[in-house]
This record gives sequence, C-alpha cells and structure tokens, in this order.
Amino acid sequence: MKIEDIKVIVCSPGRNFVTVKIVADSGVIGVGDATVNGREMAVVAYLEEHVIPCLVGRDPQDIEDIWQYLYKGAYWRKGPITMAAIAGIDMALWDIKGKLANLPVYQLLGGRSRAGVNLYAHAGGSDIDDTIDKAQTLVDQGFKAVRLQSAVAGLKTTYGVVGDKKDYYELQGNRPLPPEEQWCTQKYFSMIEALFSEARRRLGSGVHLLHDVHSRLTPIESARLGKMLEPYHLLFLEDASIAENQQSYELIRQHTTTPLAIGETYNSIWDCKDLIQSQLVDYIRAAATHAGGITAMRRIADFAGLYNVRTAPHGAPDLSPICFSAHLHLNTWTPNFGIQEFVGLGNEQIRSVFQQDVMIKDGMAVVSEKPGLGVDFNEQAAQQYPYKRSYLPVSRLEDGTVWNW
Ligand code: GCO
Ligand code: MG
Repeated sequence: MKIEDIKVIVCSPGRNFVTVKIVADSGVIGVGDATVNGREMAVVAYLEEHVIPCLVGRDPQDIEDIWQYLYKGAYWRKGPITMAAIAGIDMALWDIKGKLANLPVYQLLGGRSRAGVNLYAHAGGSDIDDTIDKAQTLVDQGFKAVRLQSAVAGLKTTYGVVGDKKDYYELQGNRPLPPEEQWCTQKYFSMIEALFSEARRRLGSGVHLLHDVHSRLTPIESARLGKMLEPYHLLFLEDASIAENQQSYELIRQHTTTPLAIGETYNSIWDCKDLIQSQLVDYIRAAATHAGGITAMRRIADFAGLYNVRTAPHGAPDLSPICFSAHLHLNTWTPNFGIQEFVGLGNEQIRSVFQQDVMIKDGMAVVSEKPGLGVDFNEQAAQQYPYKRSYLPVSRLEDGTVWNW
C-alpha cells in the first residue's frame, strides 16, 4: 500500500485550523490536526516544503517508522512547529489504520479502560457571582467538573473570561495583530480565594472545581496560591507557573497539597520527563496535536502511569475536532486517564467542516465506534472559510513589562 497524496488545508470556520489529509492508493483517507494557534502558516510551510515530499509513495501502515523518520531523521528535533507537523501526519495515519482494520482507534491502542470520558467544562464570568451562575448552569446540564475563571477587578481583560461580553475569548479568529492584555498579581490575589470559597458555598462539595493560572505566577506565588486554595479541594490547579525550569515545581510542591496540572504547550515526553519522574505534578495536559500525535501521547501516558500521574489532555477551542476525537480514543484506552477539558463541539460552521461522531451526556463523552478516528472532514465546506491571520494576546504588567500570557 502507498501514500498517494497528502494535502494541508487551512480553514477558518470561526477560528483557524490546519488539517492534514492523507490519501492512500486504496482510496482510504485519513485526517489529522496540525493547528498551532497564531502560528498556523509555519506548520503549513514545514509540512509542504519539508515533510510531504518525503512521504508520498511510502506505506501508510508504517506509522512507527514514519514517526521516527520525521523525528530523528530531521536532525532538528522537537519544537511546536515540528511536533504539530508530525502530529498531523501521525493522527491521519492512525485514522487510516483504523479504517483498514475496520476498528475504532481506541481498539488498536488496546481497547477500553472505561465506558466514557469525563469532561470538565469552562465557567468564565465578569465577576465572582457571574462565574458561579455559569458554573451552576453547567452543573445543571450534568457536568461533574467545572473550571472557574473570573475577571479580575481593575484589569481591562482577564484570561478565560468573555472578552467585552462578546464572543468566547478563544473563538475570535479576527486578531490580525496581537491584542495587549494586562496582568497584576496583587489584584488577582484579592479575588481568587473569594471565588473558590463562594463557589464551594453555592455549589457544594459534590462538584469538581478546577482553575487555570495560565502561568501568570512565579513559583513562590504559586505555592502561596496552592496553600490558599487547599480548603476548597480543587481537582487541579493548572499551569500555576511556567516550568521551562522543571525544578521550579519542587518549590511549589513542598508547600501545597493542591493537585497540580501542566503540559498544554509541551511538545514531547522530554518536556515533562522530570516533572513526572519526580512526581511534581498530578496531571499531564499534553495534547495530541502539539506533542507529536497519538504515537507520542501513548508513550507519555504509559510513562506517567509509572508515577501515578494521570492524563488530562488540553481541549481548548484552538484544537480541531480531529484532535478532540483523537483524545477520546486515547482517553478511552489510557488506564491512568484523569479528565478531558471540554469547550463544546464548536459553532455551526465548525460542525459543517468537521463532522464528528461523538455522544456527550451527563458531563461525559462516549467515543465513536466508527472505524478510524470517527471524524469526516468536509473539504468543500472548509473552502468556504479561508484562513485569516489571527494572534493570541500578549500580556504586560501595569508598568509595561512583557509578562506570560
Ligand atoms: C486551556 C488553555 C487555552 C490556551 C490556548 C492557547 O487551558 O484551555 O490554557 O486557553 O490559552 O489553547 O492557544
Ligand atoms: Mg490552560
């Protein structure tokens, strides 16, 4: 069997997605997600110029050899662009393998560990009350776990919160230059404990609560936050600090029993090796699209399992439904799976481009039983929504210093 053609399609049905489509000579088609938010065209160039010419004519069944060829064979390893390109190819090859075997991908991975995949939904509000009202609505819909993000008084914008009361913060594919946002740790600390104490008072102890710091704090500030939030027993505190220096999590860990999660920007097992091995985190949030596909995620999950670290894949709206579906297959199999981030199945345009076979009920997703990944990519529909340059925001402290967004 041979790979006949590989295409990269960029579309913007509300936001940009980079989709890899592989056609095998038997006519079987596989699709993968290679989206890097705000850097989409760099992945397209990497694939078109440097990857696709090497793959046409190869056997699409040789997933492992192709993965190693693209990773080791490039000499230049890792990095978000390289690993997203590998991921897009890898997912499409698993999709093809499933279709050839007439099995859903989770069966190829080893079969089920669970009936369904627990999800956490997002509640982001303009103040504490609004955030908890939104969380209550999600609980009423059946979600058992909710991430709380509230606007910080005195700052123009806050991560995770509805921007100017317009669209959901991530769904805007219309930022031709990076907008600038502000950060002030002191103002954040004046709000954050009240958010969780009020949430526990109103929502009770039966719902799992989560929070994303989005790397705004230093390690010692994260330690303080973790301690402060202990009485409200979060499922996890996400991205408390940047862990380019993985050792910095030792400091946070020494001070708090609040469970820690990290990893949405990680590109390989090497980025999280020390954190996992030293048991400095409880959840690893790597995504198939950014960490090298299903082949790589499987290795991260197994490695994490040795150290009681569970997986909690990134599920923001900038990961396409193909990635969400890949995660559902992985999560259905992964023995040490924890929870999946979930922001809905996208707007009508997204759903017209990516026809996904999934059932969501009572805060749980049930994976597709269709052969492969279970997503039909409608290329004609995608053509109606051409790429639009769109950046993530940049963050500054109140004195103008560039800070972590
Ligand atoms: C999350 C993430 C996202 C990222 C986004 C960047 O936890 O879902 O932090 O909100 O900011 O995916 O592209
Ligand atoms: Mg996050």
